[in-house]
Amino acid sequence: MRCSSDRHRRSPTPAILTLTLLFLTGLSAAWRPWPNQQNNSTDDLQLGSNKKFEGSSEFVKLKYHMGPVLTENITVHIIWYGTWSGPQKRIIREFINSISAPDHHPTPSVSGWWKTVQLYTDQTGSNVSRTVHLGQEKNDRLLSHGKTLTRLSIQSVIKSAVTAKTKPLPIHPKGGLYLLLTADDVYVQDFCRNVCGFHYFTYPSIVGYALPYAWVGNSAKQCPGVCAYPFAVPDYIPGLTALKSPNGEVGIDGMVSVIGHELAEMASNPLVNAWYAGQDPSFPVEIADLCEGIYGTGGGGSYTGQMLKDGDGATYNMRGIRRRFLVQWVWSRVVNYCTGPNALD
Ligand SMILES: *[C@@H]1O[C@H](CO)[C@@H](O)[C@H](O)[C@H]1NC(C)=O
Ligand SMILES: *[C@@H]1O[C@H](CO)[C@@H](O)[C@H](O)[C@H]1NC(C)=O
Ligand SMILES: *[C@@H]1O[C@H](CO)[C@@H](O)[C@H](O)[C@H]1NC(C)=O
Ligand SMILES: CC(=O)N[C@H]1CO[C@H](CO)[C@@H](O)[C@@H]1O
Repeated sequence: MRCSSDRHRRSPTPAILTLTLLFLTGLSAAWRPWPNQQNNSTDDLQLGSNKKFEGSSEFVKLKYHMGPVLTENITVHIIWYGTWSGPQKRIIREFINSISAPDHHPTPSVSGWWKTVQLYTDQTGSNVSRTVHLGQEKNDRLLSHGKTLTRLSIQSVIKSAVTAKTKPLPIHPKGGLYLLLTADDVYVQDFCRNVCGFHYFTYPSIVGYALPYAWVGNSAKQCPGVCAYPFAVPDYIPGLTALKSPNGEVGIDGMVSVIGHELAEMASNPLVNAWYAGQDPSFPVEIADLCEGIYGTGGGGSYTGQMLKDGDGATYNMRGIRRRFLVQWVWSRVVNYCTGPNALD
């Protein structure tokens, strides 16, 4: 989320910082082909291929900081900002609906992926809810706050959606999450340079409530090689080949993994005071940050790990109600490494 990003800006020598963080938090497992890191990406690439550790348990000190986790039924309200096609919306809706689909769906499943998120508990020992419902949706097709959004104006978009005169999104302080999705021609602060999405909570002074929300952008036109990797590859890393995406929409198939990342983190750290690693609460390293870029057994560094390939050539690692998806793994507090429903053990 926000943190995996900002750190890259703070150091003049990303490779050294990456190595430092490796020893502090085991972060070298988290990987995306960010543009500002690539001149020394060979360090990462070598590290990745030599050490396929799916995250390193030794250095990761994931801690519970006593705040709430989402133990009640979770309801995800979507704001579609800009122009979205019906097929694009259906892919994303099905992913969310698949999280708590009944267990008899074919494995590896999206609901199996969520089981790792359910391992996180609050002070009373209650687990993250297994139930994630798709809530109401709001179209902001005419870009109420313009074509360029900042971190702050994103909160105003949410405010507009929950205070709209017609069909406002419900205020749902217990299990409600607000997911702002921006179309491929909308610019968002730091998008593509060091974030593909992030989550936080709204400020009562702007929105009236502290509501957990996330933003995820469609990178199809702006940086598919970064935010829809591995369904597109950046031209500044020679030798990488794009994989075929499972639902025929590179930008949307890439967004699904980022949406999964943010939902897992919002469930386990909704007010950014529950489950995270790292010393600095303004740069929390959360359960999905630790596993970014890992989709299967052996993953780490620039290696995605073992995924599945269907007869049509598409790569995925889990099944939803009808569609296939590729979603990054998340950190398990029980086994102390990244895991997912397609793990080969
Ligand atoms: C990386 O190297 C290329 C070519 O040498 C250069 O154009 C680019 O600005 C460099 N990027 C960074 C972030 O240093
Ligand atoms: C939570 O969701 C489950 C499954 O959809 C449903 O049976 C239950 O009634 C819901 N509970 C509340 C409090 O809404
Ligand atoms: C709840 O969390 C605990 C601790 O991680 C775990 O042992 C248990 O299996 C979880 N329960 C469910 C239903 O996921
Ligand atoms: C941008 C950057 O950090 N470049 C460094 C990459 O590594 C070479 C050799 O180790 C250095 O000389 C560059 O300064």
